[in-house]
Amino acid sequence: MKVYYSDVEQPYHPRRSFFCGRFTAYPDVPGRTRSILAALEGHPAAFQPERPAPVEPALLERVHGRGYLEALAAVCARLKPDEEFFPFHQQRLPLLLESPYPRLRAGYYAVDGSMPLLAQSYAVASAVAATAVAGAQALRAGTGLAYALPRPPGHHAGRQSYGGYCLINHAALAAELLTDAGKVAILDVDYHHGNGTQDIFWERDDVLYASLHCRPEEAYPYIAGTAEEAGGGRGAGCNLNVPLGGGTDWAAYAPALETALEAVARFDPATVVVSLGFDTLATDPIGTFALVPADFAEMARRIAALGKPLLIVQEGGYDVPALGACALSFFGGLGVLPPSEDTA
Ligand code: SP5
Ligand code: ZN
Repeated sequence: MKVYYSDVEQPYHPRRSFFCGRFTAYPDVPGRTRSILAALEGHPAAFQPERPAPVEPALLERVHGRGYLEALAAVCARLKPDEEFFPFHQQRLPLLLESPYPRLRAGYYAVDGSMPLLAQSYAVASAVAATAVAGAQALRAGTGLAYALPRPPGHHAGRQSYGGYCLINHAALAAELLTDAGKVAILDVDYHHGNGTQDIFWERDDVLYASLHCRPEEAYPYIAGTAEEAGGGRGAGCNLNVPLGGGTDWAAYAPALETALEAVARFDPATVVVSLGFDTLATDPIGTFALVPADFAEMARRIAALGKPLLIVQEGGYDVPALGACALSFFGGLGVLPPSEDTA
């Protein structure tokens, strides 16, 4: 299996997050991708890491507004090397867009104030989108399975909004490119609801978004993810949210996964994009679910049973030392590891 990654992201390390009135250490650290890649490198016959070439910046406009991309690029270009800019003043006031100050324009697009922008934020987030583009191209070329490992992650980034450590929605970009060859289902198993992905495809009937996540009453992004949100316009019925409560273990997770997988099977897509988060792990410092690494193997076996070409796109997961084992478990469940090396 091809593993698309980018070392452009390794030096990218915001120090602080701001949440509920206090600063905390930023959870999306460079060690996340290193933990996963190191585990996969132990199985060179199964995983072939590859650094894809950069993509045309205009490609990002298939999932994000040009004004949004330009505003982010402009504010990042003006930040000092070690500056972390928090859009504290963020409010969706159209007047902000008239401002000559790039910080105010960028603040308009923020959906939470917990994530800082750094001078490199836009360049890194857009560069690592190449991993998802390469994955989509591999599926278009007939590959049945590929893995994109972007950092920062993407599923909280909407067409014109950023937050939750996400600026560019990599899974959405891959799904959008794959719609050129038929319907696409996005199965989002990150602990958090992918409000950005839901936003991007809300009115689309050629993309199903199905998400299992902690319910918005108790978890980020708080503003989306209820079961009532089913899509709008032509897309009505093409959005499925399965909110779960804190403490969810595999016994409670498995039937919810079946519900989502049945919806995907009924939709009968040409390809499936999986937004994969390991923040459902019991030991995750942010999540409140109770999955164990072996559960990711069973999750993967059930996803594989769809019998569809799969592009796996990494989202969250913050128990850094555990991420490698989670990835080996998941890909073992997909049948990537020979039985003798199967860790699950
Ligand atoms: C991609 C992704 O997983 N983004 C997650 C964004 C979550 N941001 C809010 C974090 C709230 C932290 N709450 C700390 C609770 C500690 N038990
Ligand atoms: Zn998450």
